[in-house]
Amino acid sequence: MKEEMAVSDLGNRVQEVKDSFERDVAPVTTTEALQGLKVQYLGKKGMLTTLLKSLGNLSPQERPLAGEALNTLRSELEQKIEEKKQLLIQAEDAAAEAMERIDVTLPPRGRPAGAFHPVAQTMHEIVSIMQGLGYSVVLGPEIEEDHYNFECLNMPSWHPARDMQDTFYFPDSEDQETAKRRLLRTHTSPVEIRAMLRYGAPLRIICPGKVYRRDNDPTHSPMFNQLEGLLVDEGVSFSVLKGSLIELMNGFFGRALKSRFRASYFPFTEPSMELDIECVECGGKNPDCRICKGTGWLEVCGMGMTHPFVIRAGGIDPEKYNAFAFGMGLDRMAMLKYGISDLRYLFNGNVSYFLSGRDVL
Ligand code: 2NM
Repeated sequence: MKEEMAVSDLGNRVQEVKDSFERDVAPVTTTEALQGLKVQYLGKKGMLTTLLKSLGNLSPQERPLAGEALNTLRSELEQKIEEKKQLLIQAEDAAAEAMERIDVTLPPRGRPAGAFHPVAQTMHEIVSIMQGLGYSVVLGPEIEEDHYNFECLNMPSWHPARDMQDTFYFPDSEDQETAKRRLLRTHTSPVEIRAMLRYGAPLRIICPGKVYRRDNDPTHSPMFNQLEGLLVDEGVSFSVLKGSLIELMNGFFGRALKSRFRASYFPFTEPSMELDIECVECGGKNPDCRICKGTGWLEVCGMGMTHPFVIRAGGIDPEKYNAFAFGMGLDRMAMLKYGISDLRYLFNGNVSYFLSGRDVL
């Protein structure tokens, strides 16, 4: 017969397990460690199970009492574990909450500083260079009359050049006589007419601003930005115009660029020219350049000697004064200078492209 285990021995063992548990549970600080302890005491191979198995060593009379004692021990341990668990959960929640809690007394974390829109920046840079050449900024309305937008600029209603600027007219003004019809200006030239009428000659102005045309494709937006300039004086020469624009381009791009002037046509200037600068992307070295299309040249500016008709429309005597004028697209200038690959980045309100420098359309 195996050695018989007395009930009193079991009682001692129960007390030992209780004491051992109290010692082990006290330093536990995480629910994870507590779970480990639970397995150690109540699990399949745990201390209590070992004790339960030893019940078989007791006499049948002793077993019920001993069994009851072990069951009580199990409940006690379970209860203690549960109590400890609740305490730990509370402590862990409190710790997590403390990490998250907003301390309103801390100084603010701050925001990214922000920046001018690339087109606004371009506008300010060009304005600043032109102010250095003695030009003043003049602004005008974006809702214009046909008279200022077209008629004064030598573009009567039948003029074919109007087709190139298919226009946003205001329907509620369509019953008016042609000259009074209202539209979204298609260029900033009407501002120059208004300035001539208000200030007279001599005059040296630039007119930046939004203009609108019925155009919407990957390289044309129905709203875009222009900057035009006008100089009225006695004996104005084309060479001064050429020198001023070369100065502007070199100043804007920050280095001496190759340039060339090509003959062109505008209804409001005669003669008319266009200015090409060397490709700022490839310098004319890449036959596959997607900026200059392999030509090595970029069209950046239209210009000409202001037509006497336009000078007279501005209330100035074209027999006494003459003038030159020029115009450029600010959006295109911004794209060339800052290497912006798609016109839509400028207008879709998504700054991620500018923050990451990656294509995110
Ligand atoms: C251009 C090209 C050539 C221009 C003409 C005038 C005005 F009002 F004085 F007649 N302003 N701007 C002009 C001339 C604009 O843009 C491509």
